[in-house]
Amino acid sequence: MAMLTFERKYRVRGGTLLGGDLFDFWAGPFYVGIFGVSTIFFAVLGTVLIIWGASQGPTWNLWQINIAPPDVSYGLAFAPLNEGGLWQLITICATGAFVSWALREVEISRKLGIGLHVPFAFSFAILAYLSLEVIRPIWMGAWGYAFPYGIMRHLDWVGEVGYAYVNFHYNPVHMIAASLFFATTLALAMHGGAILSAVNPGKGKVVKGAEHENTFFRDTIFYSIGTLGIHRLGLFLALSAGFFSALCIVISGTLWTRGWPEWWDQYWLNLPIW
Ligand code: UQ1
Repeated sequence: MAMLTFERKYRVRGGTLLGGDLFDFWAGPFYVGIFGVSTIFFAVLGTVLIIWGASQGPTWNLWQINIAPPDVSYGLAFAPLNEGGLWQLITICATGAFVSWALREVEISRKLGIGLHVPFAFSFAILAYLSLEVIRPIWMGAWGYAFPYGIMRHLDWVGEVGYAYVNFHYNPVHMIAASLFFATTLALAMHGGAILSAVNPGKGKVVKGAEHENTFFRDTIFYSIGTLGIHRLGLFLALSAGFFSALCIVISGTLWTRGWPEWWDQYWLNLPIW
């Protein structure tokens, strides 16, 4: 079915979460919706604030521009604009844009009559951002613990936080998250390889399908998870990677305040199971 013919079937009114028919229309190929409007509002305002923040700083070098959160001494209070207040407003705009985008995905899914898997998945990415910029800073008592908005500066921040806990690779939840990222890439590589090999058998040969894919995995690794199962596994692995990443940083400086190598001596080896 041509895309435009199909689009006529789902370009229906309704399914909105807020505002009824207000903004319930398309602009060219894009659904607008009240959350499309709020996404644009927050994204444009946040971007303007970043540009204004850059104008207050020492450089226009894209790599070096940095908008830092307030000093830790401000705690969880509002700070003057040029002392972290801009970072606070930009963080509100970012959160507003991300949540608006997720809700726009919910509205489009409802119009299409499909599940909410896509907005559910995106909400894990939002959770990862919020755990760094909102949840952990609040738990630790100061916005100053959040990461700064600068291309190079935020990389330095990641390095500094890693060293603050001596060697972050000893964080057991970081180990779980990293393993899940590797497992995700393995699963996607296997799946991409399986599908492309089945549909590209070589010139003049018949395209293959699910039976061949199942048989390949039964013959090589004695087990096939199935054509639906591999997509469930992929979603599960990817969301778990995001979830454990958020968890591994949220527990650092809150539940565990010392170096991560020490955790194995002071906590792990003291578990009663040994
Ligand atoms: C698999 O079993 C399967 O079902 C036929 C696929 O669908 C085409 C796949 O892409 C992959 C990768 C597998 C194998 C995966 C596991 C976890 C056994």
